[in-house]
Amino acid sequence: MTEQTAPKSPVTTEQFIEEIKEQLKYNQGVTVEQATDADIYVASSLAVRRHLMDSWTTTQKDTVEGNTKAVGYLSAEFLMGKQLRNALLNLGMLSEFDDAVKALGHDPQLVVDAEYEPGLGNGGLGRLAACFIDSLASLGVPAFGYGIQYKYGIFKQEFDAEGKQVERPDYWLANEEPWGHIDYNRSQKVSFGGSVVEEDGKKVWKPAWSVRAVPVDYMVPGYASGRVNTLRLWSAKSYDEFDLLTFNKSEYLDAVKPQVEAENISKILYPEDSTPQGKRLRLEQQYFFVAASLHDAIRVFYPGQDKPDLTTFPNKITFQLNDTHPVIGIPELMRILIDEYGYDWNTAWDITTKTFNYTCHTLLPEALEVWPVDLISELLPRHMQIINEINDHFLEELKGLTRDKERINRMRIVTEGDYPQVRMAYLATAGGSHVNGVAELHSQLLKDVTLRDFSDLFPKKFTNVTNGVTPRRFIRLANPRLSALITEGLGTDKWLSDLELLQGLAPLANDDEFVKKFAEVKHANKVAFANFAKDRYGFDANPDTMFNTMVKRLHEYKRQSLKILALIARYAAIKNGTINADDVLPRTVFFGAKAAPGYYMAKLTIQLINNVARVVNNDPDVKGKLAVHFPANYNVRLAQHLIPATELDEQISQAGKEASGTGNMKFALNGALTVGTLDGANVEIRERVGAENFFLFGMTVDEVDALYEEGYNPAKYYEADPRLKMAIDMISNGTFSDGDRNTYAPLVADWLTKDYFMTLADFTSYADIQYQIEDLYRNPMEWNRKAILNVANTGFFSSDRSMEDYLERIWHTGPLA
Ligand code: Z15
Repeated sequence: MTEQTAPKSPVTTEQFIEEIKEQLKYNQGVTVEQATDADIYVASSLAVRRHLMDSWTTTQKDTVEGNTKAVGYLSAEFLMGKQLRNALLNLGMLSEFDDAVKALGHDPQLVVDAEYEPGLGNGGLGRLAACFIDSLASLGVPAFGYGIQYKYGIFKQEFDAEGKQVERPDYWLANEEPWGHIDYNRSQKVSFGGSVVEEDGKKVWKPAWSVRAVPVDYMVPGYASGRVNTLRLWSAKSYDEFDLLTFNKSEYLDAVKPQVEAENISKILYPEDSTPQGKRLRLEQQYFFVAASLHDAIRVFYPGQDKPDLTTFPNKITFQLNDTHPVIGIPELMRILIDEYGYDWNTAWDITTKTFNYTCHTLLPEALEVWPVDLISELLPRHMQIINEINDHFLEELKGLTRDKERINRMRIVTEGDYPQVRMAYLATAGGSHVNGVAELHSQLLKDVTLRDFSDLFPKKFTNVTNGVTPRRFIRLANPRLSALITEGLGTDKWLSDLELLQGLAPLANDDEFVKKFAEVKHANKVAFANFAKDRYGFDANPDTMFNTMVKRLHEYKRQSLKILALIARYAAIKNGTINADDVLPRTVFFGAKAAPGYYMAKLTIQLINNVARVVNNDPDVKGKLAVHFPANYNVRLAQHLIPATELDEQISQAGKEASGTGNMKFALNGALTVGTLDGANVEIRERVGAENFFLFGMTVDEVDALYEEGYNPAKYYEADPRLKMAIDMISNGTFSDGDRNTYAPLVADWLTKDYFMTLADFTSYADIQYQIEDLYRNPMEWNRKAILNVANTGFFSSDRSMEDYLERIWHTGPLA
């Protein structure tokens, strides 16, 4: 990317004040005196949107009329986070906004807080999609994000009196939402069910019901690129014509029922993260947004054409399938080409395979979606025929490539037997040009294990693109103090569009003055977070202790349990004097995690963490030495506050289970050191920052495999390390459940008898490395030198670089001229 300096504001503060006033008057209908923070938020957002409008229109026009192939990023999730400050940054208006809002008598922070965060994603996968579209716009690449405008986003998490997770609906659209532009005139019809009949030797789908997919458009402003792309999120509306036959015969309410049900399609985001549920409504959602998006792309790129030449479609747009969720797009494009436009099979297949590429985001085989043939046949009968035909053609093709019948059988897209299923990852691999994993290790394991047969026969399809994060949101907006120091250190702010420039900070790790300034920035961030936490959650965090954070979805493979066991062991050691009180390095541990509502073990782990926090924080014996906080409802906003204040980050998944991780990148870029396993992108982070600047522990992928192989017995580890035994015993004897020995029995039983993710086997090395961590922390200059080297050496993990890799290796396109 060609680096840019910060854009210059299109308005003066005085002009912006007038623009806000105008919106208050003509949109909000309130006087300046009456205006609440929320009014100011809406008015300034609308004013900001107007400044993006010209670039948005020209970008759309250039996208359609230019000769640059566009990118369509198909994703069931876009976890955008708040919009206002991001738009201001990209327009160069941050300080004009602050000054204007103050002049109007409001606190800028309260005004941006009035924005309700759109939680249209679960975790890493959805946030990655948001970072990617930010980077595409910043690179000036024509691109569309395509997804669903869920009426209810990821649930709001609360904790009850017992520390259990309670899920509350996230009805974000109940608030005024100035960013989404609903465009009724560009809706698409999406149909379901019914049957397929033969007419004139052609297969004709006679669907039973349809919904109207209405686009809601969000601007995606690039940083200093002058480009504004589009995120098009589909919302399901019913058609107003309803079944008059039913109406005449029976009841009005019966007649409107299908209409009401149609709107359910985009009502709620599924709260499972990397554990598919296989529910019918979910498949309806997937088909709904993918079908609407493909038709939309044809409308956009062949305006007004009845008989477009769709053999040029792959030159107009390339579609990236974000995980298996949008893979039904492959048979849908085949259906559009054959049934709607009359192409023959081979031409349609050629267009389709050139159009799609697939990104896999997991290593857990059980996390790859499979849909029962029965369900697809019922919901999308024509698609099931096409999938069967794809399967037949594919098996034929395989016969030409290998004589290994077993291998061919293993590669079936549609399985055999009484309950045949469609393996969506296989369909995606067969039906697209490229397959990529999201970190080096993950891509390697994909080739060697998960999609082994495919990579053996189609080695050229497979590639890696290591994930990245946007430095605009996660450094500049989240950490203004560090941003200013980086700019000071480098003598330029161009790093925001060319993050490898951070390398220029490496020599400053030896400059004591700079190291002190860096330490001051971190301390100021800790103080700011402590104030935020007090204000927002009501707890006191002492900024003069080490801030140690583990934030991510709650999942057994991520091993929050390892962290909590080590923490309990530490608590016990301080309490019973195993460690001399003066030798204890004061630590404050922060957790943030949502569990899927139906994931029992994950929810029990949340309850345990909350109760450990309660006991530890109320125990005078460890006061000032150890504190644990678990702010509820971890989301993008909390990430933006907590990451800059963190000194030690936890990335402790079992090796070979976390595909990449992206939190790891955000923390390193904000000057935290990582304690982590050789998993996902940790491997690449450690390579770049240097082994001496990363706290590595635990088994490798090979060691994990060998241990599974020889037969894993967790109880052995419980017996072998007294610290571990003590921790587990305290949980079983009711220390964290008011004496009740049953509360956590399922967790304890699992650890001692199964422990699939080998938490116990990694405990000792994890507990041991804490001494190294604490020794280093006692030497602030050395700790901060290493932290600076983490910042300096992780510029690679910008999502701008990820996008450049996709452009070069997969999409073969680039910026608009
Ligand atoms: C999800 O958030 C991820 C993978 C999935 O298969 C699903 Cl369904 C959701 C995550 C990975 O767990 C994480 O390692 C990765 O960094 C992220 O996707 C983005 O690639």
